Amino acid sequence: MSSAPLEQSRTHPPVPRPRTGSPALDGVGSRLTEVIPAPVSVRPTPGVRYLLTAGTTIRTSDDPAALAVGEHLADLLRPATGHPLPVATLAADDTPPADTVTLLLEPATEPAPATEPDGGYRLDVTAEQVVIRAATATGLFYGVQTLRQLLPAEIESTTVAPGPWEVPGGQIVDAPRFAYRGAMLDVSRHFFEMPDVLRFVDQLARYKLNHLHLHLTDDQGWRIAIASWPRLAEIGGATEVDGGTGGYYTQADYRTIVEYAAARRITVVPEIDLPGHTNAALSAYGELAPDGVAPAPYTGTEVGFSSVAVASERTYDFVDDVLGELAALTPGPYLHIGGDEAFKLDATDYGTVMNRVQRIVAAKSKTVVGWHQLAPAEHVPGRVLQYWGTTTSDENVASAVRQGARVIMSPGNRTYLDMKYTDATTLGQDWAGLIDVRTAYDWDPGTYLDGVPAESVLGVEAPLWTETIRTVAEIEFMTYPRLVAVAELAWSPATTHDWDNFRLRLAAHSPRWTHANIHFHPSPEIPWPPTQ
Ligand code: TNX
Repeated sequence: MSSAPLEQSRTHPPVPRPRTGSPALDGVGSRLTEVIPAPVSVRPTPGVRYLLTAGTTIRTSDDPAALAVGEHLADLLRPATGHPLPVATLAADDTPPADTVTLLLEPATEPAPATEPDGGYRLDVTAEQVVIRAATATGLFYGVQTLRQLLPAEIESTTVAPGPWEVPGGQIVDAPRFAYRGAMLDVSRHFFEMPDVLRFVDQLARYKLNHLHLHLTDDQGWRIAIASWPRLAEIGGATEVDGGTGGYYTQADYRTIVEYAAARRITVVPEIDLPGHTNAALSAYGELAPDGVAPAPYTGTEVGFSSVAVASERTYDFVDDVLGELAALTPGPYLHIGGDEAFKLDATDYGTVMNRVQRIVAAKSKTVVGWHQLAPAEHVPGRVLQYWGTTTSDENVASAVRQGARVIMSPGNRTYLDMKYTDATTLGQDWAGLIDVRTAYDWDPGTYLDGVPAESVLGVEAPLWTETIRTVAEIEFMTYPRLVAVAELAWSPATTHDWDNFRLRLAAHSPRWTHANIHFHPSPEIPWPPTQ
């Protein structure tokens, strides 16, 4: 990981570590009330602790998916604890031995019933054991992410730390508010190598996000190998902003991302941006360009100047082949077809091309996702519009919603991770405004956009565009802590929304990020604890 000249210096004097929740809770107990995203309910048992030791074992229901979550938990805890933490399944009628962390698939257990959206769990900590119950392995996975946060911050260390590994006693009952909780990584403007992408997936999983949107194509680079159109990646992938060497994912690489994400309960949403944002494709295959001539590669940061040829059948062969290969590689339900900033086309031509593209997606048995400029195109069942506007009303979106479209909320002035935090932020852009933590946190996706009721909101996503972003350190600096705020909006019940409480919980998380070598923006809005 290369380091960048990030604004790591603190702009405010350190303040004492905040204590949230009941004053009766000490430093260990307060971890129960510092969980992010805020759970549905938290009931501390003051004074009770579970101590994770060299003798602790992990047991799961006799189910391969539950066992995989148990292995994941062990993988998370072994580096810092140095403990063996053996993982095994329990027979149906076995009671777990003492000193065990148990993950139980219990479809009928109240109050952790099968939840909609998927992912509810119940976590009980007593002096003898930790038990996580859920109707699905996804729920167990989220219970594990919560358990991680109940351990000391040193649990994030990649080398053995002394502990003690105390878990505060109590009960958490939890379930997600929205089904779609995501982040987008633009791998086109700057290409990111596989380890960088997998590390980004890890960051999503920590805070119970469950969709990774990959912006795979744009004017500056085509990043996924397509067997039937090889020059897309070979030529279209060889550039990036400011003239770097670019790169692309082989189909095997892409499968690796999909599998790595799936193991963390994350669905990959691939985007092929159409009909604009296509210069890289046109530079590889001039026949796709309106004038039939391949343009030069583009390494600047303007938008809206490119378009595929609307009237040419080769364009639709290309779309069919690309989306066909991508659909075959993508187990998740969504194909994102872009649709933004197609300034070269009038409304009629835009409708012509995008109506056909939407039907091609449906023919591949996938669900259309598009930026909200796609709203005026004809309704196809289930389609999803991603709102990135900076206002709280959009008649085209409201009208599409009346026809049954669902919306992913990504307001540019709230969720855009490439916006600067303050005027002093050296990375990023500011066309949608400055976004520090409070701006990212203090809104409600369920009521934000006129004519888009909470029932039509599929979820929330924070996009990271990378015109100015080149390294993992820079990704994380722009992502933390805003993505954590967005994750809470996407997961937690609206009734838990409380800026004053959130900023204290967020402050308490920074030692975790430091132990995990995650760069973050030390926002002056947050009372960070003193650095050790
Ligand atoms: C707008 S948001 C774009 C992107 C840029 C971004 C920069 C959207 C759908 N289109 O092409 O990268 O602004 O903030």
